[in-house]
Amino acid sequence: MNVLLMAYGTPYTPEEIEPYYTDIRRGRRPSEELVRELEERYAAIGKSPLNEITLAQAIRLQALLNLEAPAYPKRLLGPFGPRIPQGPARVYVGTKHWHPSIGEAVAAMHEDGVRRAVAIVAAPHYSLRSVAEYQEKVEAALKSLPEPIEMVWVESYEAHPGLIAAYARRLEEAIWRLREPRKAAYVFTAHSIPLSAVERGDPYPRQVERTAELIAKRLALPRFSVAYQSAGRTPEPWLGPDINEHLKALREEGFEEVVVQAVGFPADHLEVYYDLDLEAQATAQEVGLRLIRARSLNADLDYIQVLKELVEAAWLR
Ligand code: FEC
Repeated sequence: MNVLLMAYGTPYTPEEIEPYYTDIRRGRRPSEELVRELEERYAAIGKSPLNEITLAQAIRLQALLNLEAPAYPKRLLGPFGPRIPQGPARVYVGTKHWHPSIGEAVAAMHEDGVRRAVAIVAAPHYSLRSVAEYQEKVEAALKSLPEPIEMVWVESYEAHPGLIAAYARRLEEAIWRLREPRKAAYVFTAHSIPLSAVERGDPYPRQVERTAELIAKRLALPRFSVAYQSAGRTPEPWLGPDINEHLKALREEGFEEVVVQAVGFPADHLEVYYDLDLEAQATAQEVGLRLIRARSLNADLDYIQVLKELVEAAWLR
C-alpha cells in the first residue's frame, strides 16, 4: 500500500520565510512589510513544529499500516533486533508550500515504481482553498510523469468517529481545568477562508460545523459555537466570526471562562501557537476572560489510527 500524506509545510529557517510566503501567494511576492510581520510572528513562537509533526505522523502511519500487513515479518512478534523492519506499506510526505513539496513526493513515488496510492491531507475538512489546491498540485505533478500513478483521494473526514473521539478526549482534558464547566463557553475554530469561496458553494463551513456539533454532542456540552481564525492579510472579506471578536462578544454576554479547540488543524504550528496561544489569549486577558486551549492531536496514536482507517478503506475502493 502506498500513501501520499500531505500537510501545509513551514519554513525550516528564517531565510526561507520570504520564498515560502511567495509560494502561498501563488508566486506573487509579498511586500517587505508583510514579510517582516510574518518573520516577527515566527520569531515570537520560536519555530513552527509543523514539519517535524508531519514527519512524525508519516512515520507512525507507515508503522501502523505495516504492523497489521499479512506480509510483515513474523519475527516482529518477538524480539526483532535493532533494525525496524521494512514493510509493504510506504508513506510519502508532500507539503503544499515548502519542502518536501508535493511535486518532490510524487516524483519520489514514481522513482520507486509506485502505480497506485492513497492521497490524504492532514486536515479533516474539504475546502476550495485547501484540499482542492492540494489536488491541483498533485494533478500538476502527475502530468509531468512518463507513467501514470492512480491516486485514490480521501477528500475529507470531518465526521470520522475516531476523529471526533480524539478531539473530545483533548477537550475533556481542558474541561478538567475549568472552575465552572457548566457556565463556560466552548468554541471550535478552523482556519478562515475568503468569503468568495463560500459563495462558490464551498462545503467547508458546513463540515467544520459538523465536526463541532459531533464533539459537543459526544460531551453533552451545554452550548458551543464555531469561530474562524488566522484570516489572511488580503483586502478581500474572510469567513467569520473572527475568534478575537467572538471572544469579546462572549465576555459581553457574561462568560468568564472559555475553552477553545482548533478542529481545523490536527497539528500545532504558527496558527495555533501565535494566533491562539498569543493573540487570542491576549484578547481574552484584555477583556477578562479565562481562555484554555485544548491540546492538538499532533502525531498521537489515536489520530494516526484515524488516518490508517481512512487510508485502508480508500485503498480497497
Ligand atoms: O506553521 C506554519 O508555518 C504553517 C501554518 C499554516 C497552516 C495553514 C493552514 C491553512 N491555511 C489555509 C488557507 C489560507 C489562505 C491563505 C493563507 C495564508 C497563509 C499565510 C501563512 C499561513 N497561511 Fe494558511 N496556514 C498556515 C500559514 N492560508 C503564513 C500567509 C500570511 C497570512 O496571510 O497570514 C491566503 C493565501 C493568499 O494570500 O492568497 C486562503 C487553510 C488552512 C487549513 C488547511 C491546511 O492545513 O491545509 C484553509 C497550518
